[in-house]
Amino acid sequence: MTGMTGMMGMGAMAMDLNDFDFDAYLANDRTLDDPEVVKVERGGRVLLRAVNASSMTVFWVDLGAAQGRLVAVDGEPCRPYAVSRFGFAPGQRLDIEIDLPADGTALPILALREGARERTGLILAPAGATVSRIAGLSGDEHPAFSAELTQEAALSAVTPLPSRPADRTHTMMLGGAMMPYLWTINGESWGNHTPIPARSGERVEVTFHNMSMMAHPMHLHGHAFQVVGIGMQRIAGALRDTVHVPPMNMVTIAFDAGEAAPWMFHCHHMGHLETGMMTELAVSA
Ligand SMILES: [Cu+2]
Repeated sequence: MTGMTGMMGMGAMAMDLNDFDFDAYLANDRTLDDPEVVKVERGGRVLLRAVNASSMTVFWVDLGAAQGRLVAVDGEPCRPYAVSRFGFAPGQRLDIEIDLPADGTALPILALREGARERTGLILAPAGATVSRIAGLSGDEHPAFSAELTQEAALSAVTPLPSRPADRTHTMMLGGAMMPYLWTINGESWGNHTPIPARSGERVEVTFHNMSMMAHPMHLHGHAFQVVGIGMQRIAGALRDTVHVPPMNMVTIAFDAGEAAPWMFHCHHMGHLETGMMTELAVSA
């Protein structure tokens, strides 16, 4: 850890972004000094699967002047959501359909580190296109994705969960701070955690209350869940396996408990998981 950076004003509150800094930000193992150049057909359509495989960094996938259609999140189809910039947190995946420029110019696909100037990416280039050098730092800091839920609220699953009342509801209080650097679920850390019970086949709803000043990408193993609440608002949201919960906000998910087993349930920021922000969903037969 090389220090706290990226404090930004969020009304009266100060939200923390980027609690770790890294020497390099990579797309397919490369920086923008020597990016991957992917050969594409002039004017064709590309399905881009972006995987946020970073340990602690939230990115925007930025298509510049082009628009893309988000068609799946975490591998689960969603109704198309068309913009030019999509946010994602560690553990999350985005499938984006992109129509390439008809004029045959190259299209950089950039990943912008939120609340900072660093960026990485790759270039989609038809034969004969000029590939220009792109600096690894933007002129200005990129905005925060972690502050709010606009994108999540706009998404909906192609095949939502069948409507059904919850057999069981749980609340997960997400806590922790920079000093000391310690992150908790319901005030407990991994090792002295209380497993979250469910019976196989039950409809379970979990509400995350984020009481800390960082956002947490909460990931459940072995299940796809549907986002069914944002703040106090019920929605019929996306199916996914990792949902990013902003500071001082609430997200509710629903799923049908799967195979009888202990399933890891944790924040996907490695520094948070490592210092305690992990529990288990204990599914019994
Ligand atoms: Cu976290």
